Amino acid sequence: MLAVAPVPAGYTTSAFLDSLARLHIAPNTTFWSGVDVVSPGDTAVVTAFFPTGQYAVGCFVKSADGALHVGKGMVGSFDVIAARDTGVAPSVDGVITLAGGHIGVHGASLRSGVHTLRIVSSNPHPQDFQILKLLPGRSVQRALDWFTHRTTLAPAAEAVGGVSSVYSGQHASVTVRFTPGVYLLFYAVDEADAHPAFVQRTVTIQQTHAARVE
Ligand SMILES: [Cu+2]
Repeated sequence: MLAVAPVPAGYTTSAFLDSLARLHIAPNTTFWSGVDVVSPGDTAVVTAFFPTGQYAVGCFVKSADGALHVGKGMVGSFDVIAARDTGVAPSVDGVITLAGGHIGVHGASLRSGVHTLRIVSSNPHPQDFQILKLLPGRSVQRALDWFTHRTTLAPAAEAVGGVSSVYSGQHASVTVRFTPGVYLLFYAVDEADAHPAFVQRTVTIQQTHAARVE
């Protein structure tokens, strides 16, 4: 998961990247919407509003040796330069709401093809929202188990999109290519240990044009 953080006051970009790589997260660090898990060979697209400033990016995916990628130097940076804010967000095909223990899917029914979905949270804590496509014959529980222990379990799903650190009030959208199959939408409500609790729902993309939301 690519965490995006504005460079905090008192840091240069390079000093902040250095501290991230040493897993020294400054106490005044805040996080911004970023790309979540990306499957090998795939690309991921997340669109978000960014205030002007300098930003750092760090990957918080865990390696097989237990170390976070960010600690191995998987960090980067970018600058957001001033531009007139037209107030126009990308057009979206649907809206996904994260509210307490419920995920809502609103708008036209999801179908095969490339779709941009806005992710809107009303939860007090930032959430990492994920969309997985279940591999044939795999259950939701197998997919969640694999997601939690990706370095040790055989894949039960394929990551197709996600937005990291979705804050209430932030405007972020994710562009996903759907093909027929069963998709799992979820976010963790408690990542404190090896058995996180998830809020989840499935969406089935039919072979034809209709979608069934369960
Ligand atoms: Cu990484």
